[in-house]
Amino acid sequence: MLNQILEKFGINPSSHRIEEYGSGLINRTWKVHGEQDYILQRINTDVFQRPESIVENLLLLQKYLGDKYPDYLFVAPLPALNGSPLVTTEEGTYRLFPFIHESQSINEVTVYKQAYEAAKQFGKFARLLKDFDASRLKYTLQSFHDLNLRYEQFDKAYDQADPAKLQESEWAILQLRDHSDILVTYNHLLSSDKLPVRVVHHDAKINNVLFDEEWNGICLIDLDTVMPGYFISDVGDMMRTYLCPVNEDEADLSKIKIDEQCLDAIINGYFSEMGDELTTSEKEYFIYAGKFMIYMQAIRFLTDHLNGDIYYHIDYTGQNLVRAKNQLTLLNQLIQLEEKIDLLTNPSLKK
Ligand code: ADP
Ligand code: GN1
Ligand code: MG
Repeated sequence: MLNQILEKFGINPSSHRIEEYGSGLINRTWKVHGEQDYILQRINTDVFQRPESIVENLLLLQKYLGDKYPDYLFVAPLPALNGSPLVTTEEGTYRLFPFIHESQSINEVTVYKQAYEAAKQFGKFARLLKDFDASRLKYTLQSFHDLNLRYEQFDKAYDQADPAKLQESEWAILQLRDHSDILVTYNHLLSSDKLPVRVVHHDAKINNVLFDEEWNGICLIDLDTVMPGYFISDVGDMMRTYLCPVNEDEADLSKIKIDEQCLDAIINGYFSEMGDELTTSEKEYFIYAGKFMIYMQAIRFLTDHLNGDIYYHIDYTGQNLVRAKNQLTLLNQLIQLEEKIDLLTNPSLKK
């Protein structure tokens, strides 16, 4: 079946080997080994209902970046034999990328350089696109990082959930309600127009950065959710996935500890590119970004658990509840750290 897809991209399957790859929760990914290696992906069209809008966005960005910064590595999908980067069969919608040579990705940060370099890559992306008119981009997912919508979806799932699920989720539900000040701040930010609209990646997880063998950042990948948005989405996802030595799947909550030096690495890496571009408000809400994204991810995991695991890929029953508790533990740690840090004495965050 995958062989037929490869043929449509002009690749001879008999001289290539296909291996399942990556740890994404939405799409399915394979590495295609051959004289040249590729990444083959099946887009989850239940989630991305208009994959053409992803293609349109990527073409616009590829043209803009190619014209202005020809040395920037922008990983775009390859055209199939019919010229389109999307191949649709009865099995689904597929695309193919060149495998970036001698690159690697990670699911947790183990050395500070990884956090610095990844934050720098996201900062560079934001800086190079600072003059690109974000309104030219399609919304590949409507209201994707709208915290109000996510909270409403949680409320609805709560109203419809079976009582046993509500009982086992009690701690997480109470925590979500307890931290609703994060939603209040979000609404304040929006209504006061404090944050400029930028081109935002919207999935700045650590495994969406490719590194070389010395942990220098090579490029960003997973560009499906690049759309207009706010900096809190990307900076927040960096904190969510770089600050702690274990990832969102860790069930042993005692292992969830924030490494302060890693926060410095994120700040230094991101500011090395965006330090002169961020507005005073953006700097002021830098730590808030982490709370915003961790909170939203906890809401999304818990909502999916209450809904019966219809969105995120799971390996075992109850995994989305584990993920929600994990994220809420991380949130509490970040809040404790925030209380400790006097932002005004942190030189990187001075207005
Ligand atoms: P998902 O949306 O499922 O997270 P990604 O596009 O992030 O899918 O791909 C999954 C994994 O595949 C990445 O974490 C990375 O390890 C690898 N990968 C993706 N694209 C490339 C590429 N062009 N070159 C090398 N590795 C890649
Ligand atoms: C999903 O596809 P993947 O695994 O990179 C999700 C992100 C979440 C993330 C949590 C389209 O990303 O928003 O932050 O899982 N993507 C979508 O791990 O919902
Ligand atoms: Mg990914």
